[in-house]
Amino acid sequence: MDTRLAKAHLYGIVDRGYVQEAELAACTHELLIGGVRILQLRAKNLPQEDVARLAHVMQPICQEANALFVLNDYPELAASIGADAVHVGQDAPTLADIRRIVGPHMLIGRSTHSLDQVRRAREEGADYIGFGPLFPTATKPKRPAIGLQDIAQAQKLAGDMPVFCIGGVNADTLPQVLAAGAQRVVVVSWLLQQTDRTQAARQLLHALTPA
Ligand code: TZP
Repeated sequence: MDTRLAKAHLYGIVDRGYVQEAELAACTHELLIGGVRILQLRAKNLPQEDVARLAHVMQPICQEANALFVLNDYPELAASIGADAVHVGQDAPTLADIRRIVGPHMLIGRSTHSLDQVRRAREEGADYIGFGPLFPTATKPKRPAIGLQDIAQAQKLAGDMPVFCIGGVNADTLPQVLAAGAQRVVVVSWLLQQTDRTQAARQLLHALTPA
């Protein structure tokens, strides 16, 4: 497994729904300084050329910090800019099709919302999965929360494929999420909405890192 992926326990997402373009570089720096080592650009419903412009801001900053840069959707763009990873949802083509687009080396992440989807993601060779939303979240309002009860089983089914639990994770909910068996989390809105994102990331990482 990619060693940077293996070591990553806090996955950040710079979501254009929360972060203005003018703030993109600063936000990226703040999260990386806080210790985030896998960072996704999520810019839903934008023309590809706009996403490319944002990616060209974030990618070199991630590279310089030796953090994985992940593009949400747009596998062709991910391939053309040489992103470290592409993340796709359940509505995207098969991983074999995505793999044909991005080539043999790029990491591919898949969103999963049930144990069945975890099983399938493993079978199709996902490098990692998102698992959630655990709690209702304004970042993905149409997707019902799945709760915490399946986390431990999802970890078991995933084997050595990293599982990043997502959806409503913040400093208050993290202890319950960890107690339910999670080892890695994605945090979007809570981190992005903090006045001191660096400190907030450090706080989460502290809770995520076993003593
Ligand atoms: N997929 C499942 S939940 C979610 C995504 C992209 C959004 C999680 O965002 P937040 O703001 O951390 O709840």
